[in-house]
Amino acid sequence: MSRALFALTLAGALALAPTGHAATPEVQIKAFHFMPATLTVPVGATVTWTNGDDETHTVTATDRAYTSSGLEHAERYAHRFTARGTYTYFCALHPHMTATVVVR
Ligand SMILES: [Cu+2]
Repeated sequence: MSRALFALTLAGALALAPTGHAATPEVQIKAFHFMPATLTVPVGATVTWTNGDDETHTVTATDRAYTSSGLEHAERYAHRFTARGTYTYFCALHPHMTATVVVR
């Protein structure tokens, strides 16, 4: 994809993004990154992760409060956040993959 087209696509995605909290917040796992790296959700939100890589990944809380199993390509995992806080997580198979969910 050309740089200009990417910029247009990104602008379109931002224009479509809700100004408040997403109803069904999602994290995509792609190219060994969680995207977005920081996701902000309201208390009680269920966050869904989808593995877009061919490599297996997990979604594992830094404090091990929750963890997915190994997610294969296109597999999903969901976790509900019931209290305010800043929650970091990582991939247990690739610990350099880290990201954060902020619950407000
Ligand atoms: Cu991984």
